[in-house]
Amino acid sequence: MARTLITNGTVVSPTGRQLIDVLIDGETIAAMYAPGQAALQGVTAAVTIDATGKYVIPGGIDAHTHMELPFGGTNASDTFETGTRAAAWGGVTTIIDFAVQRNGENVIDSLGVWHEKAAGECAVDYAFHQIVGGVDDDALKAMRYLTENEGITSFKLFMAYPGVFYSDDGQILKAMQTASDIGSTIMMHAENGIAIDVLVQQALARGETDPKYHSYTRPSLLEGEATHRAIVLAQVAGNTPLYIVHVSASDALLEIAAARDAGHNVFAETCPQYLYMTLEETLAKPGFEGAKWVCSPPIRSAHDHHHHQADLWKGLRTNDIAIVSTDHCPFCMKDQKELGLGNFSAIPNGMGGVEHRMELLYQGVVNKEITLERWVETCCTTPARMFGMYPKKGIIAPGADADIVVWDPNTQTRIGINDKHHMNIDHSSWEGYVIDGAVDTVLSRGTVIIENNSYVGRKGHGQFVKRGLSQYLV
Ligand code: DUC
Ligand code: ZN
Ligand code: ZN
Repeated sequence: MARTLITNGTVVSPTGRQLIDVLIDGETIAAMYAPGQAALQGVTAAVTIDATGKYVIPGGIDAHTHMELPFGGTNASDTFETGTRAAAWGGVTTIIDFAVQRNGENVIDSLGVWHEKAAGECAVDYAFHQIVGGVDDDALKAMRYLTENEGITSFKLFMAYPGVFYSDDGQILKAMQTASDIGSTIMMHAENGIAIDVLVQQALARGETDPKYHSYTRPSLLEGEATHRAIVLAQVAGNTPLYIVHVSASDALLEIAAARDAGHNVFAETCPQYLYMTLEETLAKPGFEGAKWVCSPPIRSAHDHHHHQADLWKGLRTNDIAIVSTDHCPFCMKDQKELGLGNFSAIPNGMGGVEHRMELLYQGVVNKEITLERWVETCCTTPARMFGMYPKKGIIAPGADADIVVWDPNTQTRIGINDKHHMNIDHSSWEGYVIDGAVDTVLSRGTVIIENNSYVGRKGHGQFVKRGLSQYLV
């Protein structure tokens, strides 16, 4: 493969920014040169990308997606093909999707199903976490096997969704003990699903069926309670690495911050919808429109007992929130969200966002919520380190995969169904958002896949990435 030189750009890493030229040879970064040095040293390249006035950043890593997830009586509407193409449009060069084992299924077989879904389909690289929806002796053995042999080193458990993915405290403790033993990470969906189901039945009995009741029946207190319980169980199991997924509420963040202050192996992510959206502007829209934003945990009210959004941005600055992922789990309104017409609890849970995370978080830089370096850290570098892919992924450095985004800060991105929208969904949850800055050029392992506002990649280019253990543990 030919050599590519990216010139005159500002390379951004978690620790700073610098004018520097990047030489790519084949699939990896070969060298980096101070301005003018590449020419002085007679470096030649078949392709030169001029990044004058632009940022050159590591490809984004979305550590939480659900392509083709069978859920809520239907399947998430992005396939690995359409979803990873949309990821490319969004400056994301690696996704970590969730293989799914349900109660009664074999974990290793379920991973095989996920490999079959993804193989030969992806535009960008992909890795897997494993959902364990039925913790039993076989599943515990499989956790060890997957960690030691298959590059699957993180396991998602659910304290929500009784009868679907739910684990009780005993099952959680056993899985955590196993994870503690092998060094793998437990990812937790922390909402008290047993209590939520009671509130849902009571609301429906009162005739409260609109989408907004999805949020009212999942109060933030029950996210805080479950987060606390998960942290305690992880301590009892032996300081198990615990990663709380999709934190939506201050109640949960307070528990995470306290655990981190106590020195425990507790980490957290949030998602753009919790950083930007409120119940009032989304789920509470008249009629059924609010269904577009039904996801779990729910989008929180602006008038709650906490200022969730401000607290989440603060948590992102203080590193109590380490990562922003999307929980990309899209469903169309037609035939999918519509399953819940007249009954909010039957609306498939999830929204699409894999294409917009880098954009939305860059707006956080412009809005002075986070620094440019923190943007790169939280969207690119930390996901690689948290999930055992660094320094192959997540950094611009010699030897790393040439996953690179050239970012143009001097333009804007209009998100919407008739503007920028490449996910396989019949609406955009981010309709009308106008972002400062835009994805300009995207390279995946040295191959340009987005340029001049066109997708020039191909399905099957993306490869499976075997991961190691979290790199945040001593
Ligand atoms: N939450 C969602 O909104 N969708 C998929 C699964 C989840 O936990
Ligand atoms: Zn979840
Ligand atoms: Zn999820």
